[in-house]
Amino acid sequence: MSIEQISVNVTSPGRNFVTLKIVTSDGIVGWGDATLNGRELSVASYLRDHLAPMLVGRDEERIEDTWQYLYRGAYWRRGPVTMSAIAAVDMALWDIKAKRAGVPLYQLLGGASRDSLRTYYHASGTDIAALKDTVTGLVEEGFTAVRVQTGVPGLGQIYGVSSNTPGTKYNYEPAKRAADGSGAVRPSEEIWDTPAYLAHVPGVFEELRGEFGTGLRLLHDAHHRMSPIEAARLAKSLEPYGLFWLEDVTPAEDQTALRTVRQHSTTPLAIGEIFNSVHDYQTLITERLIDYVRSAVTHTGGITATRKLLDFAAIYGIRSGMHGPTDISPVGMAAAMHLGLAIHNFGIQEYMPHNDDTLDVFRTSYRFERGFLHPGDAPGLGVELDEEAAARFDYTAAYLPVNRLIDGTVHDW
Ligand code: GCO
Ligand code: MG
Repeated sequence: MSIEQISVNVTSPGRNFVTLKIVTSDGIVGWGDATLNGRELSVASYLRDHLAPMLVGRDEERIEDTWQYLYRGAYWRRGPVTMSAIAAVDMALWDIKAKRAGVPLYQLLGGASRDSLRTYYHASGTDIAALKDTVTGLVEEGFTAVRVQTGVPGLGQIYGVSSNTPGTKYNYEPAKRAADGSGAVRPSEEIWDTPAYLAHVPGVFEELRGEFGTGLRLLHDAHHRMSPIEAARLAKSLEPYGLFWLEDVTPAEDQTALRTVRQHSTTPLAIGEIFNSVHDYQTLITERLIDYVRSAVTHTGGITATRKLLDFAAIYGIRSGMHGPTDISPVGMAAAMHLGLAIHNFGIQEYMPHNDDTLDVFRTSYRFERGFLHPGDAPGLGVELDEEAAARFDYTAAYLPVNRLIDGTVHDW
């Protein structure tokens, strides 16, 4: 059998998704997620214009060989566009292999290592009272782990904080359409101040521990905004509150920055949602500078490459915490769930349910119950794209915000 047809679907049921479809000569269909928030069309073009023509006619069973062919064969290595495109091909080929075998994908990855996947959901509030209301609602729904973000006094809209009515379910979609006078779509802009943030955050966790006790797993995302010494101070000041993890505490590309943080604190660290290769982690893993790997299967070269990355991390006692916001499509989420169920060093899975339009377009078979996920037992990944439903939603340009300091300097968002 061989790959007969390849097509790329771009749809926007509330946000943009790029999905690869591979059809074999005997009619098996495989799906892959290639969504790169705010840069979607570049991956669609990479797949359509460059990879699709060279894949037609290949033996679809040769997944590792195809991965190496696309990665080494490009000569230009790594990078989010390349690795998301390769990821989509890899996911679709695993989907096909498992469908041909008639088993859910996790069976081909070694079978289940657990019954279900512990998830964490996002809670936020413009102030502490609103945040507490949202956390209370999630605990009542059964969540055992919650990521918490709050507004900072003196600052307006910042990363991770939704302006939802207090107590209502968090629904944060940071990529926005902000048209300027000429009608062109530009990123929106936010204002940031690190000293104000560092002064505010420990008090937030003090209040949360007071209200919810020590049993609830609390996570926090610093979203790359601190210098190494500021990050060390933050991690140290949060130590008394026993966080499950502190995420992206420094700009992600500087692996050695986390040495400074580690020297000063035992707060567990997670990083990697914007990484796209095992090589981005080499220092972090071998020097045990992190505790959780945040990579998404969608942005890290697919199941083949993410499996190798997580096996490498396992040798050092480092666990998975795969990226799972709504900009990972249901196909990418399913890939993360199958992998998470199979590996031994699973840590936690981020989970933000998609909206109803998205779930009309992507027919899922994964199950979610009281804070825990299971990929389901349909053959393959267990997610099918309904192309007719997808055609109702045209691509809509939208960008992640740009951050500036109070004096106007561009800063990490
Ligand atoms: C997370 C992430 C997201 C990213 C988003 C960008 O931890 O879930 O930080 O909120 O900002 O995925 O596209
Ligand atoms: Mg994050």
